[in-house]
Amino acid sequence: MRLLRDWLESNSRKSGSRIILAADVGGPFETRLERAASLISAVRESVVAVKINWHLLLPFGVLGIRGLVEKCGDAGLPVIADMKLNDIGATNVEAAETLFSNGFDALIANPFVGYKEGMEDLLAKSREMHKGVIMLVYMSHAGARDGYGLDVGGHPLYVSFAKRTREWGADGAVVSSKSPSIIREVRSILKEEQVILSPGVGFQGGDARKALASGSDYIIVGRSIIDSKDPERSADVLNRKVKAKGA
Ligand code: NUP
Repeated sequence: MRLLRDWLESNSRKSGSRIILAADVGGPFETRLERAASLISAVRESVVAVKINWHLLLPFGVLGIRGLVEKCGDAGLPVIADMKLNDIGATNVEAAETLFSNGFDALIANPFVGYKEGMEDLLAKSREMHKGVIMLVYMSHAGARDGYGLDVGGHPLYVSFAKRTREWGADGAVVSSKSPSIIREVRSILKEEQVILSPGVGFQGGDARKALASGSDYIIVGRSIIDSKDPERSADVLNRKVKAKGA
């Protein structure tokens, strides 16, 4: 099994893209899966991975979206579950096993939960199954500072989260595209091989170029692509603004 980092990089070299599609398809439930499948068909050569959130996971469940996840796999795209896992180890492991045995390649978890009997078990299970774990280090919404920016003994909480990501050997971190200085700070803490994925581009006001120039490896984009008239074109316009990984 490939490491998530290598998989993303190889896709980026092929497609010239740095986009992880947030397949957040909303609207009528009856047509949601069909619309998600069309979206993935349209952008499959313009993105490096697909991230799946509650929009699909909640109404359909892991078994209900198996076909969609397989479609991504057939297109060579890793699939990331954006559950922001945040529970005791045993429950985290249950969620991870369910996701990973049904085609998911990585998941996003919250380092807030701590290591012993929390993230330790999840990280061990993910390694055993050769799957990826990405830590939520700094979020993109306006109130992120109220939580991730809390002062914990002279430094903000996200610095502790970045250090945990490093020490725990996770595959990478989620850091808002809207905070280039925080991306730089987190980049300086993480190991070189740990990737930074940055949401918040476009619709939430983040700038893809600035995020990537500050040390992000990939941008996570949902509505700016999904809600556009021509998702493939929107993805390609964004791709032309940035350079492929390693280019
Ligand atoms: O900090 C975060 N911000 C964020 O937007 C962490 C996330 N996981 N996300 C997710 O990224 C969000 O839930 C959505 O799935 C996607 C961004 O979508 P959009 O704002 O590009 O539509």
